Amino acid sequence: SLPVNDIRRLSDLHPKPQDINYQYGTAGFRTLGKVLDSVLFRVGILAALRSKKLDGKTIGVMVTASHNPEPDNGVKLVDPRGEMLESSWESHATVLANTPSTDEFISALQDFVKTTKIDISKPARVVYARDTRPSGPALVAALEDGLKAMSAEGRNAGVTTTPILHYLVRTINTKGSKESYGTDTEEGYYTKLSSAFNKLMVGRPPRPPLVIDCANGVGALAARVLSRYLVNSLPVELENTAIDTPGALNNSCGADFVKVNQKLPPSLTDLLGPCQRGCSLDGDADRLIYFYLDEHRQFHMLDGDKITTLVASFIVELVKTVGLSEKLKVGVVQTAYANGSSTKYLSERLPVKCVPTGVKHLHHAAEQYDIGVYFEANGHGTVVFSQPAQDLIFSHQPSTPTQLTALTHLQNILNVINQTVGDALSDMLLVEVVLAHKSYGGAEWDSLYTDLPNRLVKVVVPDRNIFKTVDAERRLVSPGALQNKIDELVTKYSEGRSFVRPSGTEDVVRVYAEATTRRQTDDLAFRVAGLVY
Ligand code: 16G
Ligand code: ZN
Repeated sequence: SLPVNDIRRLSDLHPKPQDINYQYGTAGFRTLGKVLDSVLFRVGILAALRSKKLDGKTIGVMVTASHNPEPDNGVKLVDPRGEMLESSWESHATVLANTPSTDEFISALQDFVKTTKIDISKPARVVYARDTRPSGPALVAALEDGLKAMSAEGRNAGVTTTPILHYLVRTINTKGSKESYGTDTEEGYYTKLSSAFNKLMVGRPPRPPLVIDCANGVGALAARVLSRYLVNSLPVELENTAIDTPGALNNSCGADFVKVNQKLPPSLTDLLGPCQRGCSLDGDADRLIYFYLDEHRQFHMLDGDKITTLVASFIVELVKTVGLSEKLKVGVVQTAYANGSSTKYLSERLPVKCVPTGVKHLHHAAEQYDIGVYFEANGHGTVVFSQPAQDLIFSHQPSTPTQLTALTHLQNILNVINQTVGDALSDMLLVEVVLAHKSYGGAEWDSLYTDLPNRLVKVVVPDRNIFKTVDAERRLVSPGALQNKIDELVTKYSEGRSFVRPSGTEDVVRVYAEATTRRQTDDLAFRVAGLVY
């Protein structure tokens, strides 16, 4: 049975604040770092229970608030294959985080163990990490108390990126099996990605240096280490690496800043030359946005949709050259936020599916293809290969030298990609491979299709929970007549499209609009926001 005495003693050190209601949302628990102590303690216990439930498989815990401001923090659990926590456990997490007292917490745990049929005698293993936020160390200590209360075996992966933590979970759990995913260390991660990348770059002409905006976060540490493995293949310039400067994290820099403001971080204005390309990571290095300046020093953004297009087209080409088009179907997954032009371009070439916002939805849908490419417009995404697809790629016998070359490329691409979750550094290497192989600069890449102007606005409403969507969040069914009014407005704009959805991470409603001109787009967004308000 549960070690009730240990739990009680340690739980009393991490009391739940009375007035706060926590929610395990799209990105785990996320709020101000200073109110998360009890949550981390309880997540430690929950992670141990999840591990026991899965027969001692290692569970991951990541302490981060990604692109959010520095005072925020958060925590999410990672399941054994490196994917997001199974959704049925999200609500258990919410219930356990909100029980008011230690006694109530313990009885909720006892209920949970019983109804979920968890065998407490099984081992529990948890690997955990945090980003660079100042609130991180204390939160990790609270998590460790939770693990201690359950006598779980903990492995501290230190300060690292979210995708590296996902990689570690997957490699630990597949160690020595035929599904082995690499060596279960950070060095194993860097070696796996970079050696595949370096092979793909052999014989390619030298590239102009890539400027990497590290958002003053943990990506700076990882990018620095990675760059040492790339000395002969990819010159990089690391910017916004001030991880110890208070207030600097994600402040006027990083992938979210660039995507939302559609402009260069001010800190890069004097650094980026004409026709030079750069990219921005977010605060935990799982999102990536590219950009370049044209010859007139005009800024152009290359977001998740542009990455999807570039990567999916390249993989399709390789598969075709190898002669496996019939056996390896490549498909794309997007959300409603994908630019209409990207959806049009892709749909003319590939199967494209639209799903609700949130990585788990995209990831799951992508797994339905042999090779699934998914990116959110905000730059989070990756490529997933089904097990049969991987087996085929590594066992297929090509019949011509051209096929052999393409197959080897495909094999190396598989190893550059972090299939567990969106990974800014892995995605960056992937983009660089395609650019090098196609001899593309930013402009050539950008020219595949032209983005429709788009606008995202937040509306603060008394109760966002009355907003209910269907059709992958593209249509509202509540409140009442709102969707009809939106539909009516949209018809007045050439190529107009607009939708409204409640945020899963903030207490606001988001309005998205696109149309053929900037002015029309802003007008549409403004008028739809007016309807919502
Ligand atoms: C979270 C999601 C991200 C999504 C965003 C939308 C994960 C790991 N992250 O950050 O994919 O784009 O939420 O936020 O799923 P919103 O619901 O506030 O618009
Ligand atoms: Zn992130």
